Amino acid sequence: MKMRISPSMMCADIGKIREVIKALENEDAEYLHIDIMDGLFVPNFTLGTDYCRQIRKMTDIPLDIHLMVEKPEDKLHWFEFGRGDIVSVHAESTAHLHKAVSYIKEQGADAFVALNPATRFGAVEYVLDEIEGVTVMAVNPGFAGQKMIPSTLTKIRKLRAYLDEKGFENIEIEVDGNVSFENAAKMKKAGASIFVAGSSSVFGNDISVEDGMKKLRAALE
Ligand code: S6P
Ligand code: MG
Repeated sequence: MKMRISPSMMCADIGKIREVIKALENEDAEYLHIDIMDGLFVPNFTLGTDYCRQIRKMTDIPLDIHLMVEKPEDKLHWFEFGRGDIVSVHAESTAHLHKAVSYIKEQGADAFVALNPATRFGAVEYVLDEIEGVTVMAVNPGFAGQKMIPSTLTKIRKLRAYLDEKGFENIEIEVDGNVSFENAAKMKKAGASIFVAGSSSVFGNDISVEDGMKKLRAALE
């Protein structure tokens, strides 16, 4: 599987958003990760529908929309997404996971199920036929700048083995949270192939977006 990078736009300097997107285009970022929070499923608010619309006008980079909202099945139609985009919904956020992933697929996008750190990966068992990926949260969702929960690596490893054993080698594992240059290599070794890059790498304080992307690519080689 190709290693792909999905920079987390909540960590980008909003005052320099056009320059940031240009830099990400120059560095061939595969996705733009957009965190949507509702203040209920997670204790924070971040980006929303208009932000997605504005970003879409600025670039052709596909969106990776991470919904951290209660009852996503009622809110998915507020967003515009389609072929090439990823949309992830949390298994813990809905009693209607199948309905939510089916809607995402009907729009032509790739459906991912996100799992909080304490959630068993078996939660995806009965939607395996419907999904393109699983997003493993390496931190409790809600905030950037947290430390990876160590059991994340075991979870990625076991999930990769479980998917392969069930004949779903094509289902990808995305990892979100504290994807530092150091952690990225371990996450890749464990079986992840899509990496959400935030304040631990591409949007770090002491590095330019370009250099952060280059350094993360090198870590993932
Ligand atoms: C967290 C959110 C993430 C963060 C990302 C930030 O709730 O879903 O996508 O934006 O984790 O990266 P970092 O490197 O600061 O953890
Ligand atoms: Mg996220």
